[in-house]
Amino acid sequence: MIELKKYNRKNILDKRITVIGLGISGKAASILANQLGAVVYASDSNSSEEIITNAMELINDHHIATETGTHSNKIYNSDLWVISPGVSAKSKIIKEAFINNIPIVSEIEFASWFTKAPIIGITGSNGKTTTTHILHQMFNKSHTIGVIGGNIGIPFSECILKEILHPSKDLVYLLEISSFQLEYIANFRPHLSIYTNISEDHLDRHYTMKEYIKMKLRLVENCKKNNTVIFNEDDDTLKSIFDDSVLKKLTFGIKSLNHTFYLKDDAIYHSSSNTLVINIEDIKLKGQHNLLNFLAAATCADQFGVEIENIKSIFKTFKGIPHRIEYVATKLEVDYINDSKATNVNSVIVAIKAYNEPTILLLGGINKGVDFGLLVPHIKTNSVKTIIAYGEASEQIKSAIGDAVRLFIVNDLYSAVKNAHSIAQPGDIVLLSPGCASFDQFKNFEDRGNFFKSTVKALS
Ligand code: UMA
Ligand code: ADP
Repeated sequence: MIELKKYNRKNILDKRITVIGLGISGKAASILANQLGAVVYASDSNSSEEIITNAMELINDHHIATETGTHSNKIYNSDLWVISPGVSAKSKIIKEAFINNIPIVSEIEFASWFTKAPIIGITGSNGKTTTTHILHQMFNKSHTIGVIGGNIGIPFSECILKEILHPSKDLVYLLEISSFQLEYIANFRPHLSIYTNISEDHLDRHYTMKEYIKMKLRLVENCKKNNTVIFNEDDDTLKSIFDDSVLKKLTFGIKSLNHTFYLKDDAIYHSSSNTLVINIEDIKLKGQHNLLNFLAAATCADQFGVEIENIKSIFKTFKGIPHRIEYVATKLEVDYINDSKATNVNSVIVAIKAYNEPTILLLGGINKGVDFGLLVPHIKTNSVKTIIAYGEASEQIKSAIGDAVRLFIVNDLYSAVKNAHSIAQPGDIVLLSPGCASFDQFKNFEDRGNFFKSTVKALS
């Protein structure tokens, strides 16, 4: 059993820390450890342009020793490894750490050692980013300073470095947390955890739903009775998991009235004195899934004392974030929608349900191990008239969908848009909701969504 020592701002001085991975998490963890006086060695087996740029920044601006394109023996001269979320627990390098008796922590665990501010952890299969942004806006209407970070694209280490350099009272961290980030936590303990929902995702990394759910539950593993979990009670998996939990439980959902905020007669009420918060028609961002995201965020904000008036104002003004069911343009009376962040089947189902118009659905990329066959009943009961499949997963999509709907395969997203444009009829929707990761043809989902938007805008 490898003993893990938890460092603090004092005893980390001169400790040898190896950071594995030089993406944004590894870069931020290296700078944080270096700032705290540790002796840092940052190593990435890759030598892409991005990784080399990050390594150069660490060397030139922070005098941190780095290596790229390899993991040399130098990484073993270490008291602790901090690993990036993209490094899987099943990778060769992790096995090497065990053989060499080196303790490992994830970047999120490492960063958490250097703050006393409360942490709100937001996880789930879908809706994490949207819920985190809504919550952030609600907090920014109160006296507490909500600092956003984590899987959302701002490493927690970067937030902590800012706190160290510019200390501030009344901070609360609003961290979007992925299953990857939880693989190597030890003490990480959010004051409050939010679970949006659970559905098939990341099975290419975790292999089974059991393992994926187990990883998601690590968010509350260190929590005590005084910690709170807010979960979606309409989600059967979450309900059965948390029904017996000893944590302080709060729920949200739209299927029953027993929640802090509840839905009745097309309006949202707060359970204390049954106060009307807002009529559904006055909520700016539409969709049942977004209503659930609002309810999750509102339940949390309410716990932290954000006033109902301030919560209400965010319900009214929050416009949504790019790449999530985002309207792009209308061409020849056809609306084009960018839902590039839909990287699993459940988010595609949500997108299909959002439209009554005949829909041409663009699906494709790299399958994360999910079963596209789960789409079939929703394709049948909703308005999908054609699927255009592209990229690495296209053949898998074709065999899973079968003859449920007209489907054809093209090479890439560009051809998918061009084909959709040529077959769409006035009144149709062309929906990019790929249900896959983007890495076969794009840098990330933003790159894919931006490419889609510019291709659509260039259509005649
Ligand atoms: N590597 C090694 N040795 C190995 C294996 C990997 O050196 O044996 C290197 C890789 O070459 C790579 C690095 O380790 O350069 C791993 O980087 P990373 O993939 O962790 O990327 P970061 O840039 O640090 O971004 C990570 C998250 N990425 C992943 O989880 C894959 C980002 O989430 C997150 O925003 C960021 O930290 C800040 O916390 C992205 C993501 O796709 C957006 N998340 C998944 C999702 O949302 O579905 C979970
Ligand atoms: P995450 O950060 O969990 O990936 P996002 O808010 O970025 O979640 O949304 C990702 C995808 O999931 C988008 O396609 C979006 O439309 C869809 N989505 C957002 N909220 C929900 C929800 N509560 N349930 C199901 N799908 C959702």
